[in-house]
Amino acid sequence: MCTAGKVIKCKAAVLFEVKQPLHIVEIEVAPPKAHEVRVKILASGICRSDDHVLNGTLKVKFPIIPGHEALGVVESIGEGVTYVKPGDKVIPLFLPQCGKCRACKNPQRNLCEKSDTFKGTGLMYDGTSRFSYKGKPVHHFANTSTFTEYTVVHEDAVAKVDPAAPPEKACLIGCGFSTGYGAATKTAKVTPGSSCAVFGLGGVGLPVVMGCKAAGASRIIGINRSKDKFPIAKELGATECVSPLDFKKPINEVLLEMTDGEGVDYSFEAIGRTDTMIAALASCNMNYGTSVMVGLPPSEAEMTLSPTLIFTGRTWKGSLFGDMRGKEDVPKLVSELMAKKFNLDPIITHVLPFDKINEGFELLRNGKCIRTVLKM
Ligand code: COD
Ligand code: ZN
Ligand code: ZN
Repeated sequence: MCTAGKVIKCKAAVLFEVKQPLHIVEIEVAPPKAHEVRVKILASGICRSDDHVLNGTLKVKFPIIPGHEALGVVESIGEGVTYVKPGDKVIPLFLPQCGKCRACKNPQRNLCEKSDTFKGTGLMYDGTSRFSYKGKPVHHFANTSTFTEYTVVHEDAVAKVDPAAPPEKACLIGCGFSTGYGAATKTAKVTPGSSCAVFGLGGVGLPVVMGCKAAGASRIIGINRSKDKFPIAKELGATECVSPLDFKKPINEVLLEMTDGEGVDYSFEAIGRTDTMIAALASCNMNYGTSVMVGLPPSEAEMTLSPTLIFTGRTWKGSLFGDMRGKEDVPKLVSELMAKKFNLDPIITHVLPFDKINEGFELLRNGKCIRTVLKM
């Protein structure tokens, strides 16, 4: 039965209030308006930032459908859409690429002005929602909203990918994998033979390790409090792993000793803490080292540090979505996945049916998973 142009009734995970579980309910999804695309979601990963929506760290409007790391297939298109057609496989983009704003026109940048991730209006460009529950509007999240069987996104906010892309794996390219991998390959531009330190070996830190390895780093030191992630970090390319709990002195001093007082060429913080951001900065070479912030700090966080850390020549950079430009880079990464340039199997520890979404969040909070993927 053709659903184009009609309202679709389907299951979605709605968050009605902060610090509540998600409720799977039947919602109505309106047809896409001009320049919009309705997508049937096939698989969606659970990212730490979705939990930030649930626990209130990321401020949003309620009710809302979270989820931003997914792969789906185009069900129908609105007037004027030429980039995709029904049946195309797509990855929704929480950082759209409108192609017209200042960020999009700068080939080095990716924070498109059309991104709602930091504005939090929860609405489409025209200021309305395509979702409703019991006749009342439900908000969109981060230009994507993927914890639903069907979503509507602007055509700026989808990347068309290889039709043979495996949904449960390739969905990670929509956020976690690309965020970490790009921090190494695009933001830091890790060079062959260099030394790297990766703070935090979770779902984002491990892809940083993969990016450092792909870029040809000869030394990759993983830093994590618990040692349970050390074997997988080594499998993915870490040459050594250390826990700060094993030392009395600060971890940056340990790293300086491990590198004959030089410090590493590149360091990455994938924990989201200000103390480890400063430790990562202090661990890279004082003159030519580059440190990249990947973890999202709490919104109210502030930090105090010695200006000398920067004055001597270090570079301190932030990285959003690994500096990936969605429409250009996401299809390339999917092709690289399919050509086996990297393997996502080790970081997908759990695959659950959509109905078990709250269990997936428990696994994330208990540190029991690296990445959980929901099959719709
Ligand atoms: N020292 C060393 N290791 C630590 C410390 C510490 N003080 N504290 C925690 N850790 C370890 C934990 O044991 C854990 O293994 C790891 O650090 C963190 O991993 P996870 O699995 O808990 O978290 P991730 O990897 O899924 O995500 C962490 C981020 C901070 C990267 C994530 O929350 C984040 O901020 N993402 C935002 C990045 C981004 O660009 N987002 C865009 C949209 S999502
Ligand atoms: Zn994410
Ligand atoms: Zn733009």
